[in-house]
Amino acid sequence: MSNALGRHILVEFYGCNAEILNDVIVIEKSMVGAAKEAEATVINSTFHHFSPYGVSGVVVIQESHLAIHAWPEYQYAAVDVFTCGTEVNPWIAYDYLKKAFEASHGSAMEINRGQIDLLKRIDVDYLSKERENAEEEHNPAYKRDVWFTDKDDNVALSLRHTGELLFHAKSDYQTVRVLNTYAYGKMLTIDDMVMVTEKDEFIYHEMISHVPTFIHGNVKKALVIGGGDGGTVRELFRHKGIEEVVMVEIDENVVNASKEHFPTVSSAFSNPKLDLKIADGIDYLENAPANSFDLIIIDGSDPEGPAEGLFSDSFYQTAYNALREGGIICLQSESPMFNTEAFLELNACLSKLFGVESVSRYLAYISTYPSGMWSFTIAQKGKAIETNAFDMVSSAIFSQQEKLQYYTPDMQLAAFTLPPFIRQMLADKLAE
Ligand code: SPD
Repeated sequence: MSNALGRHILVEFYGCNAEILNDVIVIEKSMVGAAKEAEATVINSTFHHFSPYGVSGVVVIQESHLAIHAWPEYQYAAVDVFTCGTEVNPWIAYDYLKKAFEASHGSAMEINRGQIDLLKRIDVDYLSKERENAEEEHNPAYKRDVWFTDKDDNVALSLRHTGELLFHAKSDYQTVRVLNTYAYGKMLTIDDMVMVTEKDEFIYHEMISHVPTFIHGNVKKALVIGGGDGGTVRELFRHKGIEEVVMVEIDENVVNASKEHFPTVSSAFSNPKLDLKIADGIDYLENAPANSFDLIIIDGSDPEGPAEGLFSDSFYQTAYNALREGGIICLQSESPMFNTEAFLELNACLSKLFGVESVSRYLAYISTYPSGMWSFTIAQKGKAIETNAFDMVSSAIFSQQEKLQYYTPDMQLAAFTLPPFIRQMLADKLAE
């Protein structure tokens, strides 16, 4: 660069490793690494991941910036490297990134920015003074801004995290990760969807466990399908009358991630009343003896990947068979606002199987799940469900003694009060 203020290279990387291009942490580290390799001074980085795939980000350097948008599904990344001054060579960043993304080939064109011949420099005092001060005082602390996004086509929830991957395991079923977020503490994700955060997991786990247990009134034997983080069984074991819990989790990685990073969530794994099976919950229920459980909790992921079968009619028929008379099934039934179809289908399916009078649903506010408004659907075998006929005195004492943070009898009663728009959509669906 002889007669320009900056050098800008526009880069195309083809045939990249798709997994790398979908990994916000690796991309952020590679972009920052490229900047440093080129001897740029890194000021700040901002990167976002979009589920199911795609990463965008920028590294601000004292000498300008590096930016990327990656399309893992095309194994392609578009990168800009813009450097000012003579110190930083953008082609060093190019070589570094080509290797980091495992690109089979790359192409780039260089544009000179700010043709000196076309510019006129003016003499302004503050420019030189500021520069002097900046050189003396400026010790740029590199600030990372790395974002996880749980997103569908139209809605997204983003959480800023440290950019470090605390746990990463890929099985035949799914990818499990643990990240450290600034607002919610550690977070466990499955296929880039939020499952558990340290800060708000208690809401989901208290509500999926205590509401059905108190409505039943005498749970002795329970089954949890999914729930590999252990939060649901932790809550169930607060009930002294529960003699046995069978938990069937398809992916051992979830259990391991939780044991390693969420000790307060996974605290019940050592309980001798727990029979933990690493197996497919769908197969388990197909072969489970009839009339064997007082309570079945379906604590699955969203209806994608291995959890998809947990949203099917045939699965609920097997669960129905495995319930004792008067037994209760309770499932996480997605967001009526965000995932309306799954919510309605589950309600229609259970109403057909158990009878409309035997099914009800309630809400809890879970701020890290899409839309925040989350639903649970509950059904009782062989009788009309009475959601407000539970022992409120015992449940109030229980809530206090166990120092629960969300569940109280009042919260339980209130949770079944649905806004008109949900009542209407249910009425329409059940009338079909
Ligand atoms: N969109 C999130 C749905 C998650 C349901 N399961 C969470 C597992 C917590 N034990």
